[in-house]
This record gives sequence, C-alpha cells and structure tokens, in this order.
Amino acid sequence: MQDDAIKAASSIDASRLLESIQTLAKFGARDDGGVDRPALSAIDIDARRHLIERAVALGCTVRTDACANLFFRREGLEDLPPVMTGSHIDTQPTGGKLDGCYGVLAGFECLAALNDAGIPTRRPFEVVAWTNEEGTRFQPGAMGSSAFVDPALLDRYKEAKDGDGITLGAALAAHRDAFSSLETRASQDAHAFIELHIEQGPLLELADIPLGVVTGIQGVRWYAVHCKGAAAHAGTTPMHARHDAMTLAVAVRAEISALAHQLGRDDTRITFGRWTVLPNSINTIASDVTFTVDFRHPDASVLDAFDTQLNACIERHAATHEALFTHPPVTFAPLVVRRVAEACNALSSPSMNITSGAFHDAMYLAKHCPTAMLFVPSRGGISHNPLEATDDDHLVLGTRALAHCLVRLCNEAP
Ligand code: HGY
Ligand code: MN
Ligand code: MN
Repeated sequence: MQDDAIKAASSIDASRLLESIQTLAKFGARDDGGVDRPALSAIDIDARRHLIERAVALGCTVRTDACANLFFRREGLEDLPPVMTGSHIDTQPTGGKLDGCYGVLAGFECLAALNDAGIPTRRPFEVVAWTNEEGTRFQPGAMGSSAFVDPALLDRYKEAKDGDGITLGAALAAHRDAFSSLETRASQDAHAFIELHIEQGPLLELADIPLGVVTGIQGVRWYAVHCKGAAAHAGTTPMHARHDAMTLAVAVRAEISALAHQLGRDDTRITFGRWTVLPNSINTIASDVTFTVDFRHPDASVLDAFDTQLNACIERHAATHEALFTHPPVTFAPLVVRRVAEACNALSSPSMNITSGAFHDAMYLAKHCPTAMLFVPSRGGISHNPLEATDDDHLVLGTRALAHCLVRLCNEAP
C-alpha cells in the first residue's frame, strides 16, 4: 500500500488546494485580508453549506451530530471504523484564512486527490469540521470535538451565551433548521484522528523546517475575574473616597501575572484578552470590571499550582471568578506520531518534533482514539491576526504529507 500513499501524496493538486483556501476565506472576509466567522453565525452557516456542496460533488456522504459537527465521509472497501482528519472553520474576530480552515480544506484536497488517482482505501475516511473550536463566541473552546467524545457535556454547553445573549442551544437549533436533511452520525467510532494545522508560532520558521511532527499539546486554563466597585462622579469624588473597580482589577491582574511568571518561568503564556467595564463611561468611576485570564503551560503541576494561587489571590482581594475552561497537557499516540514522521521522510522533507502552544480539537480526540498532529510554519509566527500566512509550498507539502498519513492509517489492519 506504500505506493498508494505516495501516489495519493503526488496527486495533491496545489492550485485546487490554494484556491479552496481563498474561496472559504470569502465567508466573513475582512477588509484587511483577515476573516471574522463566528461559530454557527449566519456566515458560518453559509460556509458550511459551501463545504457540504463540495463534499457531495466529491461523492461523499455528509452527516452531522447534536453539536453541529460536520462529517464528510468517503467509503472504504471494508466497513471498519474510519480514519478521521479535520479541524475547525470558526475563526477569531480578527482571524486569518488558515487557522483551522487549512486542516479542513487539506482534508478535502486529500478526498479529491484519492478520487483523481482512483485509490481505494481499506477503511472509510472522514473529514470533520468541528464546531466552535475557538471558544470566542461561546466558551469554552473546542465544544464540538469535546461533545463528540463526551456527549454528556452538551447539556451544559447549550446554556452558554454569546455577547448578544444567544445560547448555543439556539444556535444549534438554527443550524438544524438550515440543514434539516442531514443524517446524524449515530456512532462515535474512529480508528485514528490526524489534524493538520498551522503552527501559529515561530519555532518551525526559526528552525527553517517545513514540517512539524506534533508530539503533544500544552495545558490550558481560562478564567473570568470579576472586580466590584461603586459608580461615582469622576469630578466630584475625592480619590480617598473611591471604590474604583478598575483600580482593583489592575492590582489583581498584576498579581496574577506575577504569580504566573514566578511559577511557569520561561514557558509561561499568560494573556488578559477580554475586558468588560461597567458603566464604561469616561466620567463615571467603574463599578464593575470583568477580565479574562488565559494561562498555558506544558507542566500539569504548574497549571495546578497556578489555579491554587489564583484562587487565593482572588479571595485576598475580595474579587470573584469563574473557571471557564481547563485541559491538561496532552501526549499524542506514538504510532500515529510515527505515521506522521514516516510521511515526512517519504516526501524527503526535513521535519522536527514540536509541542503545540495552541490547543486544538486533537486534544479531545486524543482521549478517544489514537491521535496526532502535523504542523506547517506560520510566517513570522503570527496567528489570530489578519496577517496570518504560510508559504504556498509549505501548505502544499503539509497536504501531501497528510495524504500519505491518511492512506497508511486507512490501510492498517483492524
Ligand atoms: O486558543 C487556542 O489555542 C486555539 O487557537 N483556539
Ligand atoms: Mn485552530
Ligand atoms: Mn485559533
């Protein structure tokens, strides 16, 4: 079957892949070249319709599930658990064209290449678009993949609200109405999962290496911290008489940042990305400030210590907080990691092992079936930014390596 893997890799059509990236990027295109496609928004629904139409034209069956994940399936010679690949197509508000979308579209390109080359596979092969990976419209992130692995999560997820007070439950109902004829993927069977993604950081580019064999993902903790004050007049209230929620929030933020760096040292990644200030008026002292904390680290004991010390800090300042999302560090399955490395070697491409700084749907699939990831470089290490970009030849090489992996995994013995 090795020559089928090479044949599939060499059947990847570079211009078809690159064009598909530009086409999908039109759904939610920003003037600055980026993409703003919130999960399950009307724009996302239109993008999903486009993918469904493409999949049907490629001879795939298309199914969905209770969390609006989309499964684009190419049948195999035997009715065995499928090999799955894919990622997400929801984006950050100031996102790029590639985060998530590249992995889904590279999967589509592999479908088309297998069809072009007339290559049958032993196992079925599914490309998946997972719902709400980014976690910006609805928290937490990676809702679709986590609910696929653990359907009991969905009831809690359905209560999540976006900035306009719309629940995930309502957004899922709108998705069902939009695609009422889609069959439901009843089972959770999966032989293996492989996710192709841009690195979103600088390491591959700094090493001048075009492919990353991803061995794992660092852990993540998200919180919302609430600081309470009292609204008062900006001109008349003496400084000593104020209860300024922003003064408290700035102090709490400083302490959280200090403990993160003290615990995590050089591997610390701490971000205070979203701030809500009430009444948010230039001449009224803030009564309420809520800010988010995104802490990442590869060491589980550091993540736990951070959680303990953050709780103590919040209590000390009489603030309150809510844990929004937590996932421990993940180590991928050595067998699938080896398939990725074999693909890089088969294509005579340099590669290096790398741990992912960003989380991905693969972190949940890793609990469900043997899983690994493959990275291509991000120009300047930039992502979650309209300037996100990857060299065309790297995008194509990554897709060729994915095709090689998929065929080898699809033809593994039961
Ligand atoms: O936040 C993350 O790591 C992912 O890009 N959503
Ligand atoms: Mn992503
Ligand atoms: Mn992202």
